[in-house]
Parts: sequence; structure tokens; C-alpha cells
Amino acid sequence: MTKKWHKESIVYQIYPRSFMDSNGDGIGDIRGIIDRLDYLKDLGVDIIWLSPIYKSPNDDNGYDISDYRDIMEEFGTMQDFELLLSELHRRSMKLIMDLVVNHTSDEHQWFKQAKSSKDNPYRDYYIWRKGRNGRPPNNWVSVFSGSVWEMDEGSEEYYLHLFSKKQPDLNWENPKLRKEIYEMMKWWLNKGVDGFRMDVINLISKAPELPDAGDTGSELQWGGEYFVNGPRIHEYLREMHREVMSAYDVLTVGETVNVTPELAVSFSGDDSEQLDMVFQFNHMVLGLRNGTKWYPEQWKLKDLKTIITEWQTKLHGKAWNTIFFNNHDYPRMVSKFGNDGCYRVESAKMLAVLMFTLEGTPYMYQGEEIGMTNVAFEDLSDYRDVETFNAYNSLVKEQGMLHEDFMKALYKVGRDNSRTPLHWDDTDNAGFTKGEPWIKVNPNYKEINIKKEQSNPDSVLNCYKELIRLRKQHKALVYGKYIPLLEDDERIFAYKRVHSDESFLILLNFSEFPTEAELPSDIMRDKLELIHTNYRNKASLESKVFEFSPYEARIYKMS
Ligand code: TEU
Ligand code: CA
Repeated sequence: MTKKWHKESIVYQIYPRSFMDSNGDGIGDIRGIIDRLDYLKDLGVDIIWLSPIYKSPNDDNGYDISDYRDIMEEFGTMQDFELLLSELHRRSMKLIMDLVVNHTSDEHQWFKQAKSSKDNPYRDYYIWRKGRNGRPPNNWVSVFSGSVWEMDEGSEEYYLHLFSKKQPDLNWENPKLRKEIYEMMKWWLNKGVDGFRMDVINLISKAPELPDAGDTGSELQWGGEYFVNGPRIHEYLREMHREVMSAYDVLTVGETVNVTPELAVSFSGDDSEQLDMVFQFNHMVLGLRNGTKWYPEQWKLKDLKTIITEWQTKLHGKAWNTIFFNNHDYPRMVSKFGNDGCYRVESAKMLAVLMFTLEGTPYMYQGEEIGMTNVAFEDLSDYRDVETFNAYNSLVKEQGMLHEDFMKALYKVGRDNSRTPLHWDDTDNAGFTKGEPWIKVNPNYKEINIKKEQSNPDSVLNCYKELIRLRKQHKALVYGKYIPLLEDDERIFAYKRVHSDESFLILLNFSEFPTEAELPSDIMRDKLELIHTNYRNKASLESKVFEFSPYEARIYKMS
């Protein structure tokens, strides 16, 4: 297996709007990030992934870009950005940018031109079709609810938008558009950025006929079969690699929805010449019935284990995994996979052990290192996410779902759960801003904040630091082969990481109950050395059976 810097690195995702506000306007900004780089360096972070900071009208918090070569005014200036980059590099840290090229904002110059007339040269940068007897060109449903088609009154044609109507999809069939994107990417790479996280990159190729999903003429439905991993996707990514990435030693990570391990290998396999690694979401959508987001159910540990084992096993030696359990689109990981009530600290630490002992590059999301939790605002108007409002209109106002039921679902799955400001200390607004924050702070900030965590040697934050240090010390935790144990156990997640020079045994009690487990007899207890645990003075090896406290996690070195 070839070793590369990006496999051994720890990535930290910053959601700039909510990280740190330097000028009191209530919105996080680039200066705020610069001020806190020493915190990230001290934590052990190597690479920062910045969610979009480009010029944007913020319909989808920056994922709707109106100028790829400029900075969002609220976040600062290009000079601020260049300072951030040099301050990172001075600390031997790297920066990857979010690259959002499935769509632009409808306020991008290209779209304004395209809309202005049918024979404008930019018309073909987007996807236009005539309606069918006053109805949209096909029946696909948008990720953000409603039809994917929006009528343009001027030309009486519809344009395609897989996300909000302010995010028109780009037409990748057009070679001029592709070239323009590649030039833009080179422009950023030549500035010195160290790679890209590519937003919904496996949606850029659509089946050209754009056929109805399911039965012709049926109700709105998911048309993924015609645009997820579409017909020319590998061709485009290979072209991008050849034209752009191959000339730079940088990191590319594709956000790919609905992929199997086989597809992931086809995108990021060692000789694929497309991407370095992909984010896959099979574990993230656990508990979401048929992938529908707004009817969450309880997820099961066995399913989580099955998915992780499948991905760890099938990619080993072929492609490189990413490890993450939350980001700006999903609930906080301690609330979803742990217990954000009385075992918040224990379970946040246990999940950290999982993060840093699997094969793949760990991608942390801001706030997870202190065990930040979901939020439950009483009033819908305290929320900010376009996905939430569109879903509310569609499900509650049009389809009769009860307001209370929607709010309950929102508390579990809403994207704003992870977008509330980062808690720096216990002063007003958690030290995030001197002004009025763009979205309310989670009221539990007095209990959960960085300052408090820093002063407590036993905190979640210090546990993260310790685990990052361990991972950097032991290559087996990065490259070792993953071998699952106790696969049928409904409470214990157990596995080995086996490498030529050393091996580790990882045991995690994913339940709130004291639990016992008996390991296979070939694991010799007298050959185990405990090197990490989230409980003090515990984990004696005397008894034959392993006994675990709620959410107890242990790492043993095996000899
Ligand atoms: O997300 C892609 C995506 O499919 C998500 O919309 C996801 O399905 C949804 O959040 C689950 O509720 C990327 C970005 O990460 C997201 O923030 C953007 O809104 C989206 O693309 C459009 O750019
Ligand atoms: Ca600000």
C-alpha cells in the first residue's frame, strides 16, 4: 500500500459561518479562523476543509456560488484568505477548499447571461428543456423538495435544479463549461490551496434524455438512476484529473451519495486516476427509512457494524476510506450515535476511539472534539436551513404532516443541529460573537465549551488530543488490516487492526448498560496491554470475561 501524506493526516472541517466571528456582525469569518489556528494546531489537526467561502447570496449557506473567484463579503476579502493560507502553511498545516461545481447560484454571471436569451453563448452552461403541456419536463423530485424544474418566464423553458431553485445545475455535457471549471480550479491551486472537497461530485453527469423516474407521467419521485453516478461520470473525473489534478500534489475527496464499495473503488481506487478518496453515506443514513429523511427511526448497532466492516474490508488494499460520523449536513455524532444525556462525555470519547482507530482519513467536524450536541429550538423561525423550510412547506403545509411531528424529526435530523456556533467559552453567545449570532447558540454552552474542556485533563477535548497522538505514533492504526470480532453482539463493537510490526484490539460498548463480552480464545489476555480507555482506573484483565461500563472504550496493544 502506497503511503501518502493525506492518508496519515487528520482533517478538521470548518463551517465558517459558525466558527468564530471577529468583527461582531454575528457571522463567523476568515479573520476569526486565523485567530484560532493555534487551537487547531494544538489539537493535532493537519488539514482544514473549509466549507464554501466564495461569493454567494447564501440561499444554501454558500453552496450557491455567484463568483468562483471571489470571497463572500461577510467572510472577508481575498487578502484575508491569502493571509489564512500563509498562516496555515507557516504552521505546516494544509487547506482544502469546497468545490461546488454541480451547480452555481442563479445570481452567477453565467446564469444571468444564460437566462437573458436562448442564443446567448452561456445558455448551454445550464440544462434547459421545454415543458410538457404546461407541466415540467420530467417528474424528478429535488433533494430540497418539489420539482427539480423551475420555469423561466422569459424563454418559456424550464431549467434543472437538483437542489434549491436558486441552485441551477451546470451542463457538464458542454466542453466549454468543463474547461472553464478546470481553469478556475487551477487558479486556486496556483494560489497554493492543497486540494478540494468536491460537493455532490457524482451527480454531475445526467442521462441526456432526462427520462421520467419510475412510470412515465407518475408523481414526483427520486430520479437518481438518471443522475447519480451517471453515464459520463468517470470520463469527466478522469478528464479533470488529467487536465488539473495530475500536475499538483494535492488531496481530492469526492462527496458521493448512493455509492457501494465497488463504486468507491472505481472512483478512488489506487489506479483510478480520478479522486483520492470519497465520502460515502451508508452509515450516515442509518435509521432514515428508505432513505427518507423526515421519518427517522432508531438505528441498530449491528447495522452500523455491518456497514463499517463492509467498507473497511472491501476497500483495504484497493482504495482509501474516509472516516466521519457528522458534518454540516447531519446531526451531531454524540446525539445520533452516542448518548447526549447522562453519558455524553463517555459516549463522545467512545466515538472518538472509533474515529481514530479505523482505516481511512479521519474528518472531524467543528465542535465534535468537545462533544457538542443537537439543538431543539422551540420555534421554527429560529431555524435557518433552506432544506428545512422547503421540507416544512411540502410535508406540513401541502401533505398534512403534523407540525409537532415535523419538529420532532427536525430535532433529530435537521442540518442546523450541527450549524449552531462553536462554543469557545461560557461568556455571552459562547464567545462566538460580540453581536447577535446569525443562528442562536445552543443553550448548553455554559456546560460544554472549549475553555472548560481545556482546563480539564479528563475532558473530551483532551481525549481527542490523546487519540490523535496515538494514531500518529502507531502506523498500524492508519494502515493495519481491520478484522471484525463478535459480529453478532448487539452491544459491543470489537475489531483488531493488524499490521506487520504491531497490532491492536479495540473494544467499544455502544450501550448505556454494563455489559460483558467473551472474546475468541486465540486472544491471549496476558498478551494485551491497555493503552487507552475512557474510564479511569478500570479495565482490569483478571476476570475471564471482559466487563464494560456504559459506553466504555478500550484500546489494547497485542503482543
Ligand atoms: O450535500 C449533498 C446532499 O445530498 C445533501 O443535501 C444531503 O442529502 C442532505 O443534506 C441530507 O439532508 C452537499 C452539501 O454538503 C450540502 O450542504 C449542500 O446543501 C448540497 O450539497 C448542495 O450543494
Ligand atoms: Ca463577522
